[in-house]
Amino acid sequence: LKGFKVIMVRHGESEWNKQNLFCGWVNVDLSDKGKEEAKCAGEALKKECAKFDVAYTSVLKRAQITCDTILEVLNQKDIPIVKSWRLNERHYGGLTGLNKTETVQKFGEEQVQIWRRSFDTPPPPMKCDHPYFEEIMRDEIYKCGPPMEEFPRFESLELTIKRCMPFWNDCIVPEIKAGKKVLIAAHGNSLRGIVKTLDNLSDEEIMELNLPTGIPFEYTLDDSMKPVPGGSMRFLGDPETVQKAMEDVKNQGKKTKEDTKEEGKGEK
Ligand code: DG2
Repeated sequence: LKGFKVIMVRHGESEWNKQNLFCGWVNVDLSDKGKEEAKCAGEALKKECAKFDVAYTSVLKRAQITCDTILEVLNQKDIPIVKSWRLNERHYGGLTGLNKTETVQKFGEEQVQIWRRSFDTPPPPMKCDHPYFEEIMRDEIYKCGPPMEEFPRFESLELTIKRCMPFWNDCIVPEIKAGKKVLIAAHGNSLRGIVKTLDNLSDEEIMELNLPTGIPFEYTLDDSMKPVPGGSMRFLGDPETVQKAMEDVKNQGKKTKEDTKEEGKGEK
């Protein structure tokens, strides 16, 4: 396919993905499985002979480590890596730190689905006495933004798109148009925001999209930064694995403590 190529990837499984907790702006590490997923993402890109000129990631380490790992596998660690809070995960507000299954048990499946996937209904705000409020607000990683008066206490997908797309339009697009090969390592919902815009998905259609961890996907774009025919989301993974990984993300509200332990088995 002819056009501008962009590769995006959601970070590998994080410690909190593994424990099934709403994470948002909490700066957690990758799990051992997540580190492995990041390496596999690098290997998949190596098979495609991917060569990048610049990489973009969030200020959160789960995305940065994924980005670094991929570039290490590709032996391309010397390219510039631009980090921005605008690529962060959406801020999960008062849900931050809660277990997804317990939240379903408490508020019902429908409400949690609305909080996780609706376009414009935000989660409840993070109050000042929330256990992660201070840690997030005072974190050094936010010294370059957002400005204190605009610092979010919660974000819907709509609000995430509003702060993410200026970065896409002003920083990433010019590089793509200059012919640079771009890698974006970010998060489930910041990437859903970019994908919604690129593919012109309706507010309903985007509800159905669950991005798997650590599986890169490619877009081939025309001059107006829209996918060329057949140039929409192409995963670099076998379709069955991708489908299963997407279903798993969708069903996180049904995961039991035993499931979480099962997945942890075999890890250190
Ligand atoms: C997840 C997304 O973000 O959760 O904040 O818990 O991509 O950083 O792991 P990520 C979180 P869901 O919206 O899929 O519940």
